Order: sequence, then C-alpha cells, then structure tokens
Amino acid sequence: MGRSRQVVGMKAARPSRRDVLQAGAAGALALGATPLAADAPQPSPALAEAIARLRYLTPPDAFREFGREKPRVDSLPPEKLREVGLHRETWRLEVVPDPESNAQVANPLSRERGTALDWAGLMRLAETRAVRFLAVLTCTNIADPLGMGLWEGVPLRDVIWLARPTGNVRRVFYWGYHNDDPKQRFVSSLSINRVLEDPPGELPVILCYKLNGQWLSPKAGGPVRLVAPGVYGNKWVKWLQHVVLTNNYQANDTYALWNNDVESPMKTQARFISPPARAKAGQPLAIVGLVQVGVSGVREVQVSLQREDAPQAADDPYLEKADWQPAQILPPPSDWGGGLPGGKLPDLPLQFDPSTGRPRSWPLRYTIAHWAVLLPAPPAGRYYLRCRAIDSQGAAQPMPRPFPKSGNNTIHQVTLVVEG
Ligand SMILES: Nc1nc2c(c(=O)[nH]1)N[C@H]1C(S)=C(S)[C@@H](COP(=O)(O)O)O[C@H]1N2
Ligand SMILES: [Mo]
Repeated sequence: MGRSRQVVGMKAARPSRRDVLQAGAAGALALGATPLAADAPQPSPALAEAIARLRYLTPPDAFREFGREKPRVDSLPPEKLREVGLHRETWRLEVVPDPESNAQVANPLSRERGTALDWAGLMRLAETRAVRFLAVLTCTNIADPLGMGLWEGVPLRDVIWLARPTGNVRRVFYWGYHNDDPKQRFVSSLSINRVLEDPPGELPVILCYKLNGQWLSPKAGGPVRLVAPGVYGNKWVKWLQHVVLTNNYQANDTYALWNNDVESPMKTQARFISPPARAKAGQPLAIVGLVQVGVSGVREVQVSLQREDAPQAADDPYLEKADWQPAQILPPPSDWGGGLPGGKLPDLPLQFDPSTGRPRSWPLRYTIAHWAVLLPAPPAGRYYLRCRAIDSQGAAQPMPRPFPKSGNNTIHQVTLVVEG
C-alpha cells in the first residue's frame, strides 16, 4: 500500500502550519487547540518543513478509490452514466418497503409509481436541510484512511420521512448502481434508529452530493453517495439509487458475508505519513503522522524508536513496555487544503461553533488530526520506528478492540536505518 500512505494530507506544497511552530505555545493556544507542551522540542527546519507539507483535506481526485464493480462505474462513458441514472438529470432514488418483510410505508418513492426522488427534489430539500461536516473515509481492512473530506448532503431521514413509514421498520438497507448484475450488488445497512436520531455530538447519516465544495464525481460515488460518519467505508455506498425499509433485524450487508464486523464504530489509530526509511547519525528525526480519531477520541499520540536487536519484552504483544515518547497533536490548520478555494471552508461544518467560526473541540471525532515530533539523533543502527494513539479513556492502540475484523488499528511499525 505504498500509495495510500501518501494520500491523507500529503499533497500540495504550500506552507500551512509553519505558523504553529514559529509561534510556539502561544500560537497554538491562540488557535484554541492542544497547547504545545512547555518542554516541546524547539522548532527545527526539518520538522517545520515536514509540517508545512501536510494537507488536511484530501483533494477529491486524490482519494483512494476502489469499487468492485466491473467494469468500474467511474470508467463508463458519459452517455452510459446518463442512461443508467448516474447523471444529475437522470438520477432517481427509490425509498420502498422490503417486499420480503411487513414494513409499512404509506408513500413509497418508487420508479414504478413515478414518485422516486429526483435531483430537483433533492435540491429542494437541500435548500432548507443541507448540512456539511468533516469526516474521514476509512476502510475496515486498509491501514491508512482513504481520504479526509468535507461532505455536504441532506440527512437520509428527511428523505425517509417523505416516504412516510408508519411501522414495522427496524433497518434500512441500500445499494447503488452495479452494472445491472445482481452478483455485483454491494448492499449495506443501518439501524433505523441510527438514521432517525443523532445523539448530541453525533453527525447525521446523509445523502451526500458534494465533497470539498465540489459536486461528487463518478469516481467519488456521485451524483449521490451515502455518507455515514463514524463508521467504516463499507457503509458509504457509492452511486446510491435504492433505499429499502425493512422489518428484518439483521445487518444484511454484503461486507458481512465477506467476514467483516459491519457494526463496528470507527477505531482510533495513529499512522505515520512518509516516515523516513534512512537517516544520518547525529541528525534529529523529524516525524509526522496522522491520527484517525474514532469513537473514543484521542488523548495522546506516542512514538517509539527501538533498536532491531534490542531484546523484546516477554508477554507484551501490544508493546506496552516499549519506550513511548509523546508527539504533539497539531491544531486545526489555517489552510484546509483539499482543493478548496484559498484553503477556506466554504460553509461552517456542523462541528464548528458559529459564534467563533472554530471547531467546538479538537481533535474532532471521526476526522483526522496531524501530529509531529522531533526525536533526538539516534546512533547508527537498524531501528523499529512505531507510533500509537491513546484514546480519551486511556486505552493504548490496538486496545480496547484489537481484532482486525472490526477495523485496522495495529501499531504502525516501520524500519529505519541510521547510517554512521
Ligand atoms: N457501490 C459500491 N459502494 C461501495 C463499495 C463498493 O464496492 N461498491 N465499497 C465500499 C467500501 S468497502 C469502502 S471502504 C468504500 C471505499 O470508498 P472509495 O472507493 O470512495 O474510496 O466504499 C464503499 N462503497
Ligand atoms: Mo472497505
């Protein structure tokens, strides 16, 4: 996965958070973010440069994409996309009861009845219901996040209410265009409760039509994709066209049949961004990375540098006895990147406080934050360089949920050769 490591926050080259380093603790406080520790390493040109290269939002065309449809849906010619309803003028969304259950739906939105939701209907809803939020797209089975986005859409519940369900509904399942081949249908599902109500601090599940202020491209799953913040990408169905309300109580996701835990909230995990493979003895190491902030938030990010030939503590599968050093979680960027004009957020995301224009807290759950650390110059040798996150409850990655079926969070480890 050499490519994926580069994706989140690593594209352009315009300096963004040099200000943080140069202003030091005062600057960080002024940004309302995690203050730099008093004993923070002095700004080093190498670390400043690594931080300046970080980009918070991923440009839409730099998102890592993998649809399983063959041929790839985003490779279909424009006439074909239009013909199969993947153009804004031809797109339709059905919201219907499951014919195999007794779900009661008074006003199904169906192609057959000519009541399916079309683009004009979606845009009419958007006039009063549109929301935007920052959320990271991450796959259960891939170590690095696929991209960090600013997503815009209409809450799914607003469209479900148009269909007037009246009872016997326990789950919502949904799928997208799949080359009209039943074997390619990638179905996902959510509990109706999750869709209808957002506990305080949670974000709505949306029918998403914009990423970083631009209409969703076919590659990103457009014209409309489902975005379910806080859960893994398998619930974020692309090229969405069908929503079914059911009394089936089971998570009938295609991804579950592939041996994944599809009811897993996002895990917290730290990852390096372009970690050094070689270094020169006598030079401190400028290390940067990201933390994917899962359901339990993040308290700290730590790194450890250990000689390859150092004895490994017995009975320590999660390396709790390693020599972990704190890194600094960086404050919100002043340039959000992602292809936004001027690096500015076009509208205030739900996670921001309208009175200050700033995030209500930082780091934000279900997004990423960047972190940085300058490690003292190690002697020549071969090393393991590792990072991990500590969540807000104090659990060190890969705890409290170390099983990979529910999402990757193994400790990120790379090899570093320090030349004499
Ligand atoms: N239609 C469709 N939607 C899909 C998938 C798919 O194969 N087909 N894969 C899902 C999975 S498992 C993930 S992790 C994300 C990946 O999103 P991306 O391709 O935009 O990176 O899309 C999800 N939505
Ligand atoms: Mo996935």
